[in-house]
Amino acid sequence: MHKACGACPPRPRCLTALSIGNASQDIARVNGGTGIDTLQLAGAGLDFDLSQVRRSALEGIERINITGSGDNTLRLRLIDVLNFGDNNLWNAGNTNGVSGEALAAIEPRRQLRLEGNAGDTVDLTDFANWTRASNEMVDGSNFAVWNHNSALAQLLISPALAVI
Ligand SMILES: [Ca+2]
Ligand SMILES: [Ca+2]
Repeated sequence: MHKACGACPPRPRCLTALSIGNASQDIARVNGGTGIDTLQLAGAGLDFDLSQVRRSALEGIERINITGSGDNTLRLRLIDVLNFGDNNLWNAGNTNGVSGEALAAIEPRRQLRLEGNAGDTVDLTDFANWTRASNEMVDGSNFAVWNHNSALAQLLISPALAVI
C-alpha cells in the first residue's frame, strides 16, 4: 500500500490534519495495517515533525519516504520511533542482507525505515544517543543502520539522507 500525502490538496493541510493540535472536524488518520506500508511526502520544503503527530493518527506505517519534489525534513524523537516503529520488521533473515552484522536474526529493536534523496534531512532530537552501526542491503537497497545507544530502537536510513 502507498499513502500519498499529496493526494488531498492543499498539501500542508494533510500534515496538519494529523497533528495533535488539530480541530476535530479536520483530523486525518492513516493506518497501514499489516505488512510493510509507506507514508510518502509529496512536495518540497516540508518539515514533517513526528512529535506533532497524534499517536492514534499514524499506525501500521513501517516506512517513511520524504523524497517529495524538493528538500524535506523529518524530525523525530526516540519516543516516536518506539511509538510508530515495530519489532522485527527487517532482520538478518528477511533482508537481502550481505552481512547481517547490524540486524539480528530476531530483531528486538523497534524499527522504522526512512527513505529520501540528496537534500533531505532526518533530524534526530537526541542525535548524540544514536550510533551508526553499518550499512546493510534491505530489499535490494542500501541502508545505514542506526541503533539507539540505550533503547531498543533502530532506524534504517537511506545513505543519501543527511542525519543531524
Ligand atoms: Ca503496516
Ligand atoms: Ca527530496
